[in-house]
Amino acid sequence: MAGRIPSSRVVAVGAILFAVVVLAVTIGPSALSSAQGDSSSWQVIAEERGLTEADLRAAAMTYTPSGVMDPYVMVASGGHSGQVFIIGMPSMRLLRSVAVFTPEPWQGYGYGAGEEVLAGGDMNGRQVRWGDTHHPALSETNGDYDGQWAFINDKANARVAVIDLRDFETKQIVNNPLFLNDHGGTFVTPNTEYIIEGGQYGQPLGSEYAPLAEYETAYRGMITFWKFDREAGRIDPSQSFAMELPPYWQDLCDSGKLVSDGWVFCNSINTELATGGIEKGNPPFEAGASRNTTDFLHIINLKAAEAVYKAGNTVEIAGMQVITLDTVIENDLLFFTPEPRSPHGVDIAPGGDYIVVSGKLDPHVTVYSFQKILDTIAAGTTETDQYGVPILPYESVLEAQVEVGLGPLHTQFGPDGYAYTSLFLDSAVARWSIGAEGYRPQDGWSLISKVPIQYNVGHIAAAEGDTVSPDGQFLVALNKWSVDRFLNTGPLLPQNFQLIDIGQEGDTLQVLYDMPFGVGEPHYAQIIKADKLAAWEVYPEVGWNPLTQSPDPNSVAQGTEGVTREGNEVTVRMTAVRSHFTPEHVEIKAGDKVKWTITNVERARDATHGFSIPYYGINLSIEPGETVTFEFEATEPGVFSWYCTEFCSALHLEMMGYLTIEPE
Ligand code: K7E
Ligand code: CUA
Repeated sequence: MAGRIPSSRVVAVGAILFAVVVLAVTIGPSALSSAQGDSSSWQVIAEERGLTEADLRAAAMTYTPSGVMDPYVMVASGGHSGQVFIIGMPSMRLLRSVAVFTPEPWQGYGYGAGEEVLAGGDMNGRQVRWGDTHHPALSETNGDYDGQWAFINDKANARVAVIDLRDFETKQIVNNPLFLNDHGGTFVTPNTEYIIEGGQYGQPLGSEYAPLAEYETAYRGMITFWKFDREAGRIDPSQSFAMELPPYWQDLCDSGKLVSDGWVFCNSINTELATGGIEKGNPPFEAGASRNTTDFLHIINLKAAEAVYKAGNTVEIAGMQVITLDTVIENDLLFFTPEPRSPHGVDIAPGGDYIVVSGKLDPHVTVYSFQKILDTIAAGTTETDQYGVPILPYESVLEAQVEVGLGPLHTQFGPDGYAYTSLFLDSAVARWSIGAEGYRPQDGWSLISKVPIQYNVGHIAAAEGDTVSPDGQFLVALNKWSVDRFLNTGPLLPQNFQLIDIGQEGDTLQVLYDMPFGVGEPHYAQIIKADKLAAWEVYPEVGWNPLTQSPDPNSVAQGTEGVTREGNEVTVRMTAVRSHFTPEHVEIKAGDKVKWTITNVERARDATHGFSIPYYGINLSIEPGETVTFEFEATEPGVFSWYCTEFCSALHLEMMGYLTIEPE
């Protein structure tokens, strides 16, 4: 769809592609061999390397010359690295990591700075310094990515983080006091009013103790709606609330949009309420939680839930306002409908009108109509689950089923009425058509084509694929296994991100590029048009505090540096500029308490300085304009040479100084 082409870069790539294909087609194989004499010609190189025409096409679509920017940016979860990764597309160049739940020295995160952010994720005062990031969510305005914020969940510890896309740094971590794990997050409502965090494995709310024998009565599920304050750029826990849910294992969620704005949809597994115990002769979880042929799609009326919360109809559990399950049922906030066994992904079509669910053990995608859901709710229902939640009859809300293949997981959307579903067991991505008005009625609800991937695909991400206006063009398969794709570097293998061309109609899907990803295990990613991002090149003013995103009153101007003492409290005020720190000597005594501020007074782009003190575990990254303050107790006397850890200039090695700590 020409109208969807996002920027001149794609046009440029398209032009190169066109040129290469035309060359390859018009010159043909005979011309390739006639060019043999010239070992520098691309035809000869291509022939010697055994590249096919499809390979050349893929190269032309992805090769990005030095200095040329990518038209798309992928924001990928980093799995149990606890981080987020930023990747340019279609070049598939890793642009940077964003430290989130795990300390990271290059960014100076958690080694003297960033501690306040990390401390937000402390759990009952306990430091938890890793996370398992699954689902990044870009902030949205009217259902479109707006390039301002990104959010991500920590499945392992039920935490949510806020990343500011002006500097791609983590600003906040909140810890969900109700639960110790999550998976249905993060997803945002169409104007980012709420960040959705659904739980996963049932447990007593508030992380209390109860024996597994009391699973049905004492264990619960939950979904939390974190209020996002755009002005402050922070989640406001005091305006956030949760809903108590039956102790099914709620899995992925998605937010309604357009016609379904104000609603939220979540899958669940283990409606069997299996509690495992293979060692006691019970069925293992994998069998016990898959006995039923269906589980429950959760249909949540968020708008009505917000009204119930605002009316004060909640109870406080561990500091969180919770709408109890009884109140949820009384106020018609939650409905169930059956969904095929062991569902995983739930994805809302661009119009908000269809809800696509994949059951891992069912070869179909199942599509529900939001209008039929509304009609069925209005008509009233009689059936409930064992907790009293109304169940909408499957047939009355079902729109279509499309047989796509084995192990369907996640679905993404294109601009042209196509949907794409990852097939874990098939190791493939299926393209199918949404056979409804506004999509592809001409094709009906049908499988169009499949492309094999290498291997075991989890999530897929399409350009702007979760918005009300997807871009198409490219899709990335985030594959769990790479097996034989890359040089062997030992038994721990990278994941494989495969870039797929979805820019043309019909049976034309082509894998363009393999990107080994040797960090954590990414799950989901979102892909935004690069021109929607407006990251700063340097901090707006010298003396900037990235935590407050404002000038720091403590920042140090050149000429005002120095070391001062009050009793045993020492204040160090320092500047950094190529290629020296001022001062270069800091002479203190054992037992001193030190507060040390450094301002990088550079205005040149990329003129970042590092700062490390051995033994004391200090390591900072001070970007142009940034001010950082850290504190430590000088418990150990000795001579500590600090230095700049970023190779900033020809005299970078000389950018050092001495901290001497005299014995008491
Ligand atoms: Cu399928 Cu956590 Cu979304 Cu992994 S999840 S793939
Ligand atoms: Cu500053 Cu190296």
